[in-house]
Amino acid sequence: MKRAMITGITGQDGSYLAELLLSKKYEVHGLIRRASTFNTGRIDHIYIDPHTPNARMFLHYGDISDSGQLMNLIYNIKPDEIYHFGAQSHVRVSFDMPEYTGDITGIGTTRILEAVRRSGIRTKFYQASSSEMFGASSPPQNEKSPFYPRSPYAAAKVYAYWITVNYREAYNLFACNGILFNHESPRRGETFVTRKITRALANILAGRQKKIFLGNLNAKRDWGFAPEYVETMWIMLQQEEPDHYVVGTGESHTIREFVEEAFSYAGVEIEWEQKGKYEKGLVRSFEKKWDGILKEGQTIVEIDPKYFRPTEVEHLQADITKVREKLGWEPRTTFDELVQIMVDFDMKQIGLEPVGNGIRTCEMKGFTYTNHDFAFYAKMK
Ligand code: NDP
Ligand code: GDR
Repeated sequence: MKRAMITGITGQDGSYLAELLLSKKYEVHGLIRRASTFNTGRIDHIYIDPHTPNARMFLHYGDISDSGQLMNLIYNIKPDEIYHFGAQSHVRVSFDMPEYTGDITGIGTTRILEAVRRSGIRTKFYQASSSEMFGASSPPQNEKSPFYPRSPYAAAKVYAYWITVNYREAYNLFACNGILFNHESPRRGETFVTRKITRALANILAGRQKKIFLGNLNAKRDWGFAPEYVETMWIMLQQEEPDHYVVGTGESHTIREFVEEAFSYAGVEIEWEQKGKYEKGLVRSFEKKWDGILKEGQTIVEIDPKYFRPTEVEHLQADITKVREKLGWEPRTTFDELVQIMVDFDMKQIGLEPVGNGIRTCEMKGFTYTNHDFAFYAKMK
């Protein structure tokens, strides 16, 4: 039985990867932070009491800032593979907490690599690198594009990228950088823009919220579906040689397009007025079922400049030639399908009848190891 360790197992990617590895019969060890409230909502449905004879998932308290515990866990668990996701992962927040972000998102990687080196174990290592590292580099971005970080988060990730390369070269460690473009899902954190939009949409249609406040609507992102991105991470660690790969869809869309697509799928057409911080999204028309909830001409999107970033990344779009040719990986979920999956989930979660295409897409495309559509909802009920 292979043994994997995941830092950041309570996050979006950690939870999907844990499910994937369990489905591949791995023993999975996750690092979790002690908190005064439960932070295991994304993995509760796969957790079973470790005293149960066939339990294969184990959680350990620790923190990326605590080298002693990282060393202790890595030495004692002796994982065959380490997936390092733990990070302060919010770009906007990194401007408010640049030093902390540098410590956790940047130096954190060194702490893990050093724990591997000092404990003397042989393990494969995956570093969660980010398309944010490309920043102002022109699209499409691939493995050869220069890094031009535009936030403390991105600068920390560039450091973590290079320290991973350095440990590979200096100590012959099997260490890979996956340079992943934005990937989303119903488990996406609520303050990232896609999930913020799909949750607000559900709230508005349930009559619980009037409008949504957003920042820059013009930025373009290459958005993919998270469950299939964790598959590539695993594939990277199964290769003969460690390498780095760009992973994305090759397509990019503005935030405005995401808003339009999400509302339109739920039966609401939006029109835009004015520009910049005065821009507004108004309801142009809607399906009959929203009578009594919406009004034509009602403002549904407004700009709040507090969401603008001091330096923005305007356009990310992946060139995925290498991952396609060398690993045979290809995204299976389109932009429209991703939006539909997320909208269906949030509508369902709030008690509205989901449109249904997103749920069907998940079933048809065979994301069989994941319960993401149902886990939260079943729990809530
Ligand atoms: P999330 O923000 O959903 O999850 C981050 C995880 O890191 C959580 O489990 C969090 O724990 C944990 N964490 C944060 N700080 C610490 C700490 N000090 N000690 C221990 N654990 C900590 O991120 P994603 O799942 O979306 O992303 C996973 C990784 O991939 C991150 O490193 C991110 O930067 C990177 N990435 C993500 C992309 C994306 O589009 N999602 C794209 C490219 C890279 P808790 O639950 O307690 O907060
Ligand atoms: P990003 O994701 O910064 O790309 O980082 P996010 O969803 O936060 O922002 C994407 C774009 O949307 C614009 N935007 C807003 N963003 C947020 N969060 N809230 C808003 O109200 C809003 N309005 C507009 C932003 O300005 C930006 O241009 C994510 C994280 O998962 C990182 O950890 C990861 O490395 C990168 O993706 C790839």
